[in-house]
Amino acid sequence: MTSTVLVLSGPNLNLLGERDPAIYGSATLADIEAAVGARAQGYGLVVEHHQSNHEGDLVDLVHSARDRCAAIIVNPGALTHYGWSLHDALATFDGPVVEVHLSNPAAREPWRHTSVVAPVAAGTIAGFGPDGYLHAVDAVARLLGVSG
Ligand code: CA2
Repeated sequence: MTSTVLVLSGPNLNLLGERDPAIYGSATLADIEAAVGARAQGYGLVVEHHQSNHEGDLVDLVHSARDRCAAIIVNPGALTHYGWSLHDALATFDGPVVEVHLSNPAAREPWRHTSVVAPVAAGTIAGFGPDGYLHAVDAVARLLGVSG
């Protein structure tokens, strides 16, 4: 059976490539989605991408992944730092959750230093730009026990 990986992108990530390239790089979300899909295909994984600017939508997407998706890769955007309902939803998901950030929040403003998602993630990849998503796919494949 093919395993599906849900890749969730939170608020404002739809603007990637349009602003702040010094912080977030010049790749668009579509560029990242294409690269993630190609990497996942090498492992025989299928990827489902969703971006939302609304926390409740992201919660609904996590619920819809339960019993349907094998793993979740999530960049929660600023919800990383205060999105407790997203935390609670991810805690109900049985498979591995990998948190990704383009920038390194630990090296930025103090309010970005806390992640409420990190405690329910298998691990966090931060500061490597779009490559971080590829590392996340590799991590998910390893956690699911699939090889390329
Ligand atoms: O580094 C990351 O990936 C972040 O999750 C990005 C969030 C930020 O609040 C987190 O602290 C770290 C912000 C996403 C906003 O994305 C933009 C993209 C282009 C232009 C403006 C914002």
